[in-house]
Amino acid sequence: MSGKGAPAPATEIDGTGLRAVVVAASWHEQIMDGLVAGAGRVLDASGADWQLVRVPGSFELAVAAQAAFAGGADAVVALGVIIRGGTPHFEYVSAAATDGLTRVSLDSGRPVGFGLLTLDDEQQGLDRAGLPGSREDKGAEAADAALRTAVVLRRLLRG
Ligand code: DLZ
Repeated sequence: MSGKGAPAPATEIDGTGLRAVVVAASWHEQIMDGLVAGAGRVLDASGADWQLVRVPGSFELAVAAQAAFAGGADAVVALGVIIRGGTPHFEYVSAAATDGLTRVSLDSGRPVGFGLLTLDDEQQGLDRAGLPGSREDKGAEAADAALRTAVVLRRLLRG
């Protein structure tokens, strides 16, 4: 998948009155720090009320997202970094995290911003982490998507 076709840099989003939770895995610290900072920048700018929770690995993101929604969150931003190794473990953890987050979002009817990077190597993550020198800022993109979708859902459900 390439970053081509992404929406043009969006106008600022008004997250006032929304409660968001960033659930962040802990593997691959430098890339994760960039993703968390990027999500935080967008959430702060939006005026949303938000908190950060850390889980050990990407496999645990879905259950933390589920708990965030059970606790009343309007949106979750899920951040993780999985780097391919020499075993099939990469495929299992990537699929479990992706499927789990999809299920939690649909079961709850609330948005999960998908900031899970599945990578061949560390450099691909550094390029996407919103750090100085990065080409992309996937944490910010995931936060923006979660907030915008929460606003759309709020409008739709109001009827
Ligand atoms: C076990 C594991 C491995 C090998 N690689 C990663 C990774 O690249 N990124 C990540 O977020 N988590 C990894 N994990 C940990 C699993 O997600 C999970 O935390 C453990 O299997 C414990 O349930």
